[in-house]
Amino acid sequence: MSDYVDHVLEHVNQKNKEEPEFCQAVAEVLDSIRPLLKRNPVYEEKSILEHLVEPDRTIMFRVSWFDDKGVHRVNRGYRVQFNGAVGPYKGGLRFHPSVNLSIISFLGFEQVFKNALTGLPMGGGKGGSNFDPKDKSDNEIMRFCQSFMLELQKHVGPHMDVPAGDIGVGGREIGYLYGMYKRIKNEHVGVLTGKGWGWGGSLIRPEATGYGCVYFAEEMLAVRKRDFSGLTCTISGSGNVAQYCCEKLLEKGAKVVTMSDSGGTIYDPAGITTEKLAWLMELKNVKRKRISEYAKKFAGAEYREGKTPWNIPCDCAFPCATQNEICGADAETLVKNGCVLVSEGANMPTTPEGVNVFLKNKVMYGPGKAANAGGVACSGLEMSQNAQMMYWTREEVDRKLRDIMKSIHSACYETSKKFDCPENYVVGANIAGFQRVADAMIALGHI
Ligand code: NDP
Ligand code: 2IT
Repeated sequence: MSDYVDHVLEHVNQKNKEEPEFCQAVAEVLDSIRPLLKRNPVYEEKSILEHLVEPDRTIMFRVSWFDDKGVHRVNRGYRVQFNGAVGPYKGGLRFHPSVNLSIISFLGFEQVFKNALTGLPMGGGKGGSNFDPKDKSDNEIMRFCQSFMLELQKHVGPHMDVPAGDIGVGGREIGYLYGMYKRIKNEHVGVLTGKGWGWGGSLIRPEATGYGCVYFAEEMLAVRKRDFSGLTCTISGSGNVAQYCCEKLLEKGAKVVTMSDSGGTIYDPAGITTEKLAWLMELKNVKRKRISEYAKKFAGAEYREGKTPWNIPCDCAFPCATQNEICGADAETLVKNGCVLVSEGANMPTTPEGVNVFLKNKVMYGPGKAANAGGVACSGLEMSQNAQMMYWTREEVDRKLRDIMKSIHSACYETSKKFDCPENYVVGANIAGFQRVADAMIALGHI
């Protein structure tokens, strides 16, 4: 049976030579579902893996826009509709200069299993552009978003494909994208999630990924009869996911000592307090400035230029920035310094070498597709509210989010036990997610 996985992986690597991140994500999933494939030969008999590694479709397009100097600029746009077996395609849009087909394909592939784990009827997709929103004026962002949607609207719809935010795409960008969609279609429908409160958005959606990542960590701790009080935590990133991860950790009684951006890390040994976090959120979300300012503002905090947080001692680490930000050596350092839990707010932030280090050392390790599923789960709740023409209260959405994260944890944990590797959440998440998608594909004739 392992021959089957090896054979498919060989083809994937051969066919997608230019897409290392995509090949990495596929290898991680396929490797860890070997025990299931052994028990259920039907997946090989029906060539499910070959179907699963090929996106339903990939759309690439030119995005043409004017900058403030009147210069006509061009970027490349993407939407990969990866797998629609369990529901309409669902997944974020990323605007970052590093975006290419490999990045969008790996994110789309991960999204398929993540969405399946939520238990909600959502297929997986991802999109974005190599557009760099940094240092662009508000008007430039608006013109770019409008041009992006001019093409994207042909391929999305509330029952077809429902994009949302990701790196570089937050409430402001979703507003401009949604405004353009509405103008073209003359329809006020749930075609995007992450919309603003008051024009179709859901309460708690901005918080959901960060909160969910902490809820998942809390469940992992509970298995070992522990909680957050008194634990020291490091967080990477200082964007949407990192901010609300920090907020929830503080609420749970943990001490957070780092946050970062692509320029470097701030280390605050006294701990980031609620007041300091509020200041940081204003700095990042309103003034759109760099995290280095934090160390100038708060005495005792230091800025480590060009450094990640992973050599700062902690009990728990929350990578919330980007893919492959924890390498094998970082993981070794974390373990050596006493880290016992890693909950991934970002998508695929740990390299395969790093993951092996965590698993070997029995670190409570929550892979992104399980630990950060709270964001897309809450997007699913936003779609439900839109379909009902209703708003739910903050408490109601948060309770549903909490329940979904609990049930994702329990699906992963129970599956890991069933396959004789208790607390291996990589095996648990990949097998539980795969089974739901693969069984739906079979029922639908693999489409
Ligand atoms: P934001 O754009 O709000 O924030 C991204 C943060 O990560 C910023 O601090 C950014 O720093 C940093 N970052 C981005 N790229 C790099 C890089 N190459 N190296 C170092 N730091 C980097 O994005 P989000 O918070 O929404 O997303 C963060 C992660 O969470 C991503 O992996 C995303 O895919 C994942 N995620 C997001 C969800 C959501 O609902 N938003 C849901 C599930 C997962 P800088 O400002 O310097 O670029
Ligand atoms: O990676 C992710 O799950 C997201 N960026 C959120 C996707 C969504 O549709 O809310």
